[in-house]
Amino acid sequence: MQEYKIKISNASNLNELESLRLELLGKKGKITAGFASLKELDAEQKKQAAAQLNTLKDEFSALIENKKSQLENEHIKQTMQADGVDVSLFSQPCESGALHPVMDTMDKIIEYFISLNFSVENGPLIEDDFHNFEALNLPPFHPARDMQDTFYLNDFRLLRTHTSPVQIRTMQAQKPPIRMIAPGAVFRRDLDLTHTPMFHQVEGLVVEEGLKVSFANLKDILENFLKYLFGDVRVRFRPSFFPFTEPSTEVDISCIFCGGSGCRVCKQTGWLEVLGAGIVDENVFKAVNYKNVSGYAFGLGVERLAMLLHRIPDLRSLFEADLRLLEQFR
Ligand code: FA5
Repeated sequence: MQEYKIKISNASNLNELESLRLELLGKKGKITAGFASLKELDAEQKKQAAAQLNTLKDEFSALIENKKSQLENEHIKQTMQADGVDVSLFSQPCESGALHPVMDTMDKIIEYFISLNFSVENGPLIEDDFHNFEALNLPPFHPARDMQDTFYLNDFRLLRTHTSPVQIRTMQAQKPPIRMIAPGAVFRRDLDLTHTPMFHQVEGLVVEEGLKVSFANLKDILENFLKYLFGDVRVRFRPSFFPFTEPSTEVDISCIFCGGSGCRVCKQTGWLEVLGAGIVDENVFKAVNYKNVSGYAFGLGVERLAMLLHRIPDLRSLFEADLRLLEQFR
């Protein structure tokens, strides 16, 4: 049995140790066989031999258990050394993502209006003629439909050309007062330096009962919004035309590139157009069965604002997924 003590102590891995355990204590092991042969002895010899066998069994069981935990500890140590983290190594810089400048600008706009208690409403990208045009005071064959080149689908539906249909859907679903914005994608057959076929708008609509809402309220909110976004700029309201507002206005800010003295970007005018707005036309309220109310609405192009905020000269580059451009906004 002495040789087994040496073998156990020299065992170099758990498999080897398990074979030795089976040789001694397994079903056909030497010690187990010793117990089986006890029946051939008389009572006194049996007692003595059984006691010796039990001592041997305990001794070898303890030896094997000790060796087993020693081998297991060594195994853990080796694995930890192989897989371990060397905290003294130089770190690999981790590439972090960033919001796309359009989404970043969109978030800034939404945050501002939420802080003024506006709700955020949504509508479908595929619209019907009623919501995109007719209810907005653009009856069939109205010449102003040409202002927005439309993508039509085969079933007379269309890709919404602006976020204004969300005004209609919200008024159909809710009673006044209304204080909402509607951010989202819109589509037009347009492509050049300052136009892309898909772009984003944020619509705004405020409706109150009676004659509470005035053009002065509209001027105030838009002026403050543009100063929040661009800092200390001058804001100009120019008379304009939208079928769904009367009076209508287009809003300019003093050119942020030249400060108003005139440059290529502002086409030497010193001003940049940033949004359209106006007092909601009576015919729009008629289309949604609203009576004795007043309201204002505005619609801004998010890409246009992102271009100005980040001084990006070509609007199309925002959609080319060029990492060299996008990485600058991290
Ligand atoms: C409208 O779409 C009106 N619905 C806005 C409005 C809402 C007026 C409520 C009054 C009341 P307009 O077509 O001007 O208006 O578009 C609004 C803004 O979208 C423009 O100032 C411009 O910044 C942006 N825009 C228009 N076409 C494109 C285009 N193809 N690509 C990128 N931005 C565009």
